[in-house]
Amino acid sequence: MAFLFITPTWDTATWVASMRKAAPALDVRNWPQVGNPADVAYTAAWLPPPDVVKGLPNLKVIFSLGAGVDAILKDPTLPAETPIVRVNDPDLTMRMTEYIVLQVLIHHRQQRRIDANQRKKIWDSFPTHAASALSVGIMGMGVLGQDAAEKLRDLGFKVAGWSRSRKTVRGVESFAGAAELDAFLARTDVLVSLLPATPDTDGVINRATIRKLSRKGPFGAPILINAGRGRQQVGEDILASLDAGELHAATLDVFAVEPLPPDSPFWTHPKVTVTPHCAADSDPDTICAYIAQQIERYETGLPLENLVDRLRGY
Ligand code: NDP
Ligand code: OXD
Repeated sequence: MAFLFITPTWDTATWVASMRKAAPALDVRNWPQVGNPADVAYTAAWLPPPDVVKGLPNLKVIFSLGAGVDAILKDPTLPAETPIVRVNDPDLTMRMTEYIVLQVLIHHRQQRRIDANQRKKIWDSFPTHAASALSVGIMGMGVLGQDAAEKLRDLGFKVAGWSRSRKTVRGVESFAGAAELDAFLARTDVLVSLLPATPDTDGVINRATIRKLSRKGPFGAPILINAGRGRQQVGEDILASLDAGELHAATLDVFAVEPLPPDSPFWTHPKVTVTPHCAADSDPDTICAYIAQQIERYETGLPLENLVDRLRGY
């Protein structure tokens, strides 16, 4: 039984080695060295080129190599009935939570100001505030959003989440659906996006959204942290909001075009922190062990976990 990696933009040698270790009985192959396509029962992909997955007649399951599945669903030739499983793994979740907590704390503790002062040898002791003075609002209260919300709550921030369906997370206020978006924004000083890329979330972070955010926080203007997907943000609107003082600062891990082109104004904007889609990297050993476990479940007749709902798009 063969397993095929389809990751045209990745250097997959490590992934192949990890998968061989996790599932020694599998014949692990790496696209474009497919061999006989009829041998392939399982594939793990990221941005598969059109027709490649479709060309595997005995495929049982498609694994997304990320938590986000937009890179898979982009393939218009994807076979309609084959189940898609996405990554939901404590290692990846913890990495994302570390990133969100780190970025919230950098803004909260004004670390950028301290860094700039050190370079100029300035001993500047400025007023600080308690975590409870900042209201953090997380768009996307799935696996990643909920974990980040709990850790931020434990640090003392006032935390709320916005999702399609209502959530019950201790000490975290829940807003649900389009009808409650404005109320969620109005109480939010730090807006965090951990939304998936779907037609409904495209462009959700725009000038109108930013203008609805709270201005009552300690910085007088809100802060944006986007680690969801770049398609969710309207780049020009973020830059215009920063320049107009409607946004205090932005930390962006994801962009409409990645890698971020060298001429993007985000690179040099003084109020922007750019990180290279590294908020939560997938660790090959951990993710391959997870995939091997799902294959074992499937082969023994147990249901697959973390199935993607193609209609919802996540
Ligand atoms: P989940 O599927 O577990 O959660 C998605 C959340 O978004 C759910 O709470 C869902 O609501 C909510 N949501 C979806 N559509 C809407 C909408 N139209 N309006 C309001 N809420 C909506 O995903 P994960 O938490 O595992 O991952 C989230 C995203 O994080 C990924 O899709 C990916 O884009 C991004 N990501 C980024 C990484 C990085 O390194 N930058 C790494 C990993 C992931 P409901 O619960 O009601 O369904
Ligand atoms: C992603 C991931 O979806 O790296 O971005 O998991």
